[in-house]
Amino acid sequence: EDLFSSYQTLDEIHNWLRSLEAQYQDVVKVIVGGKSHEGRQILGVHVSFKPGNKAVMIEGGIHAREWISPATVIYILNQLLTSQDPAVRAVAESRDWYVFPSVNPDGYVYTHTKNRMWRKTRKPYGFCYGADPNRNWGYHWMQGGASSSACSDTFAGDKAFSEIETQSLSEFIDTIAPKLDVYLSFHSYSQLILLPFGHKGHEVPANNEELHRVANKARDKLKERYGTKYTVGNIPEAIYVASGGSTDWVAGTHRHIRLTYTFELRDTGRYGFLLPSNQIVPTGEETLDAVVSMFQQIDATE
Ligand code: 0X9
Ligand code: ZN
Repeated sequence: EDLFSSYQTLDEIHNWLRSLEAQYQDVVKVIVGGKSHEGRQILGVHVSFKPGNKAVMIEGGIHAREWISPATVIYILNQLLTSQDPAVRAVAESRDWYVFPSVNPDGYVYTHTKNRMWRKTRKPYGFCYGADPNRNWGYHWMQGGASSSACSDTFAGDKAFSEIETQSLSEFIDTIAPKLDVYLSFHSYSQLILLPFGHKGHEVPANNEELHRVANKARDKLKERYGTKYTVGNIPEAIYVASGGSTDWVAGTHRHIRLTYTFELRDTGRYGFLLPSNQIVPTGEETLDAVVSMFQQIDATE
């Protein structure tokens, strides 16, 4: 399918989201989850098949250069709307979905126009640009694995929520939080399913054991399709100490949310951020397998 034969620009993603609203009237609504420093919208959709469902939020593209993240989020969204697989349909219709493929739109545009390897936002800080939007959230901000120097790729910002992108998106999340039971954040690369928390001090969520169990089974499901191997773990053990991430703020401030995960998608470094576009569909397929498995598990054990 054309949507998945190459990586989409921000305009293409936004136009596609708007086209869904026309195509799936009464099911899909375009929503603005926030705004960017350069004045772009953080555009998403709210998918609702019936009233009264719990809700899921899916965040992609917080790091600009991780192009497989928006692509995979788009793949999942498209499957939620079009799949005829009964297992996918059951999961799709069991939730309200808030899906934001590209939550760092300035950075994403910059990777398409100026510097393919850009990671951060694009707000100027003296001679350097941008804060790492995954070090900028206000839960244990600057407590490990983040930099205070503006030129660093892991610059946390000059205070928590210094970036309009994280500030505005967090306010949006607050408004839907009472309905949320799952929050998923997509990055690349390394093939990991990461559990909160990332800051120093070894805090783990109250249901850490459940989070491991659900992710381990999802990892096994993911591997069944193409043999892709993922590792599961809390952030400091599986990758490194890193504070100010979106999932840490979500899990730390909205403690009723049952599952909060960060996916590090394909690959393990052969292509890294420059994952060839012929891997969009297989990455989407196997990731959807994992995501479906997560919902099946938690809905089987209320
Ligand atoms: O460092 C990050 O932000 C993520 N890895 S990446 O290579 N995509 O930059 C890991 C994020 C871990 N999650 C939190 N620290 N909450
Ligand atoms: Zn990332």
